[in-house]
This record gives sequence, structure tokens and C-alpha cells, in this order.
Amino acid sequence: MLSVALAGKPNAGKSTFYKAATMADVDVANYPFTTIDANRGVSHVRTRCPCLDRETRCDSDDCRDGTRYVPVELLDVAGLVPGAHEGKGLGNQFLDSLSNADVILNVVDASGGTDAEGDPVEVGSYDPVQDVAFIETEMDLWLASIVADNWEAVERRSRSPEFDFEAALTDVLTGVGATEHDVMAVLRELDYSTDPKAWTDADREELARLIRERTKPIVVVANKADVAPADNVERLREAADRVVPATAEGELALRRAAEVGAVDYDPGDEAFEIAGDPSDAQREGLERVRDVMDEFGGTGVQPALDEAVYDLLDRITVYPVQDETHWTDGRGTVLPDAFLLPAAATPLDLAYAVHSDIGDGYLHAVDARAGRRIGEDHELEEGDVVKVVSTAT
Ligand SMILES: Nc1nc2c(ncn2[C@@H]2O[C@H](COP(=O)(O)OP(=O)(O)O)[C@@H](O)[C@H]2O)c(=O)[nH]1
Ligand SMILES: [Mg+2]
Repeated sequence: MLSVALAGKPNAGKSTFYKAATMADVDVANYPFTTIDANRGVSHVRTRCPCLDRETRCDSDDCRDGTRYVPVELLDVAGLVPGAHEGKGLGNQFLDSLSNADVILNVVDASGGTDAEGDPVEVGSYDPVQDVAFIETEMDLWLASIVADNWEAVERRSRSPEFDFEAALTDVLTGVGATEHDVMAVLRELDYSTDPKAWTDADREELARLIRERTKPIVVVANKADVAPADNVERLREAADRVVPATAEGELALRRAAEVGAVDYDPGDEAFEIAGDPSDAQREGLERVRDVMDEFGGTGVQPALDEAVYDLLDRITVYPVQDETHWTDGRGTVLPDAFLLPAAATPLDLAYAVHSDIGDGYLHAVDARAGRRIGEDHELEEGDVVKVVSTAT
């Protein structure tokens, strides 16, 4: 499963975001438990379900009336403060938990109500723009230290006649989620020596930075937008490529209200409707959330996840089926599964994503929408429904 990590300094609102984003409504939860452990749970990205192109909505638990929720793993990474890479605030251990992350949500307190260490200060008195760079810097230095710690081993290997510099570096970096392809791409950007002894600290830091940019791309969540000075959100937008204003607290309130039937709201909706008969206090709270949503087009929690996966990582949702006419699996469930594949993935990639045996036994594939065979190198698109025929079943 694709892995999204919440990083940021204490009190930025990570755990609130996490709680909201992993709180699956009973309709959506087809997992035995939503929270895998304290800081690792299942969240979802939102997309248009292909069942909207058929007469009836599908019966998958992840589809709400044509709005599809595709599972992703969400990590709540605690304890990141400036100096974390040196172990400050238990930082090293927490940075290590970013190893498996495919993309990072840097949760920033846009209200400027927490200082560099995460201690509460008067709203507007700390400049949140500083928190954009701090996470990048900590991650860069953490990766640089991993490279430095392993350099001696690379040097040792370089004495062997079979030494392959790129392969040795890949071995060092697979642990943090870099593939050989990533390492090769990054090395192409560097003017480097294949003799590890010729590398300086600065060379290794540059390598680490490029690897981080490539393997841990970041969306900034400008959280606490409900109380943030408007200027702060604007300046954050200027400081980073991808910034999503959000109110994690507002999203949590809405999901809780939706759970007890007090509002009609699906995660990612731009607005909600009051459904039950809330108390005056509840109604007042909900109306405050509505004001923020009107301003930003929603609470920002679902859009942050969607932007990370669909825009930044450029994933597409592909639906494997066994029956290309009814779009079902062997038990008659319509559109039972959804896979988040890299854009331009092929039917063969899908086969391997389903199971390596299915990939190994790949024979051909059928585009279930068009009802025709597609080639092994056909580029799949968002919302494609595909039957893979394989010697393995
Ligand atoms: N006003 C406001 N407060 C928030 C929001 N999200 C979180 N908070 C508050 O910020 C504080 C820290 O939140 P928490 O999720 O524990 O932060 P963490 O340390 O990053 O995990 C708590 O008091 C939250 O209620 C938000 O969107 N708006
Ligand atoms: Mg927390």
C-alpha cells in the first residue's frame, strides 16, 4: 500500500489530522482495524468511481454513491524538532520511520501560534514559513548521515575487482526507499567520481538532498487555517510549491458529526449539511467549520492527501476485475479492488501489483470499458477497469 507520512513539529496538528484522516465511517471501513498501531493507520484518497459510468452504483465498501475511497497507509511521525537528525527530541528514531514513506505531508501551524520547538506562543508571533525549510533540512541531514555512516563499507567494496559504484550506492539507499532507478537518475545530475575515496562530505550531502527530493516529495499542509492570519497562508503558498490550507480540527469535528448522523458529509466534500438536531453549541461549532470551508473550499484534509498521491506522485487508480462484462471478481463483487499505479503503468504492471504470480503468468489483458484486448505496453489511465488473463489465478 502506498505510504503517506505526516511530519512536522510538535503541536502543528499532526495527530489531529491523523485521527480525522484514519477515522473511517462504518460504510467505508472494510478493514478489521483502522489503526494498525498507534501511529500507523489506513486512510484514503478520493476519486471518481468507474461505477458512475454504469447503471448501478457498485457495492464496494469503499464506494459512496460513486465517490471512491482508495486505501493508503498514513503514518503519524512524532518528535520532529530542529536538530532531530542529531537525535534532538528523539528525532533519529522518528526520522527512521520516514524510510518507507512515499510522500510527506509537512503539517505546519499556519497560525504562527507555536514556536520553532512546538511550544505554544501567541497566535501570529512565530513565522510558519520557517517550518517549510526545517523539515527539508532535517530530512536532508538525516539521509546524509545514513550515507556517511555507510561510506566506509562502500570504500571497502571498491577494492574488489567486481566493484559497481551504482550498485553499492543502491544497497545503501534501498533502506530509505530509493530504487536503483532513483540512484541512477540522481547520479546523472551529479558530476561524480566512481572512486568513493574521492567523495567529500559536501558531495555526500548533495547526493542525500537529491535523493530526498526524489524519494520523499513534500506537500505542505497549512493547518489551523481557521485561526491563521490570511497573510500567513499567502506567504506559505509563496514559500513552497504545494501548499494546502487546512483545518484538521474542523475535519475531525465533521467526521465525528457525520458518524452520529448529525451532518451529511463525505470526506473531501466542499460543504456539508446539518442532518440531525444538534444542540446550539454543536451547531455553533459546525457553523465555524463552515466559514473556513467556504473560504478554502473544504477542510483541506482530504485535498492534501489527494494532492500528494494524485498530483505530486502522479498516481492513477486502476481497477482489476475477473469478469470484464460485469466488472466483478470471482464472487460477483463489483469493482472490488483499486490500485494506485504510477501514471503510464501498463497492464503488466497491474498484473504484478495484484500478485507477482499473476505477473509471472501474464497472458493478455482486456479493457473492460471498451471490451477489447489491450497490449502489454498499453498506457493505463485513471479509472481504467482491466481484466488480466494469467496462467496463475
Ligand atoms: N485552531 C485549530 N487548532 C488545531 C487544529 N488542528 C489541531 N489543533 C490543535 O493543536 C493542538 C496540537 O494538536 P496535535 O494534533 O496534538 O499536534 P501534534 O503534536 O502535531 O500531533 C491541539 O490542541 C489541537 O486541538 C486546527 O485545524 N485548528
Ligand atoms: Mg502528535
